[in-house]
This record gives sequence, structure tokens and C-alpha cells, in this order.
Amino acid sequence: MSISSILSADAIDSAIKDCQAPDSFCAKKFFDLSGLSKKSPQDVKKVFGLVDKDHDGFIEEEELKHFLRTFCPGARLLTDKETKAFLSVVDNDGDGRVGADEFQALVLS
Ligand SMILES: [Ca+2]
Ligand SMILES: [Ca+2]
Repeated sequence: MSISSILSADAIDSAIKDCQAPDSFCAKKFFDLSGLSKKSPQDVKKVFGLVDKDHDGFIEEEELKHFLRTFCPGARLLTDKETKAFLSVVDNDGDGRVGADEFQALVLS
């Protein structure tokens, strides 16, 4: 399973290009540009599984930092500021990590 079976290469490309500059990443915009916000809950869950590299069912801060690389291996890391901002919008239960339901809620909201 790879990201290219879920999202088109062009859409990924434009989403990655849009946030090339450090501290320009906006999660909602990224989900819109990449087309992920129009996907089914099942597809969103698959993407969650790709970001959750150690497959423990949660996206931890370190995995979140590598978020863009899930979509494009050559993409940059998120800055600490972006990672914290991302976590603060998605982490509804405040446990400091992202559950699949929290991820889905943000992407499909
Ligand atoms: Ca994890
Ligand atoms: Ca959480």
C-alpha cells in the first residue's frame, strides 16, 4: 500500500509545493490541495496508517514531524512550530498524540 494508490501524483505535488517554505504548512489547506479531504473515511484511515510508521495506532510528535515525507519522500520535515500547531488542532483529547478518529475528524471536517 502506498500513497499513490490513494491520491493523484499531481495533487500531492501541488500540496507539497504550496508548503515548501518553512512554517507555511497549514493542515487543512494541505488536505484540500492533496485531495485527501474528498476521500472516503477508509482511505483517510489508510493514510493515517502510513503516517503511523511504528503502527502503534497513534501518530506521535516525531511521526507528525515526518508528515510530508509520507506523501513525498523528498519533502522537508515540519518545523517544531508547525508540528506543535498541527498537534494542537488535531489532538482533541489532549494526550499529545493523534488517534485515527482525531485524524479523520480533522481531514473530513
Ligand atoms: Ca505511532
Ligand atoms: Ca489525541
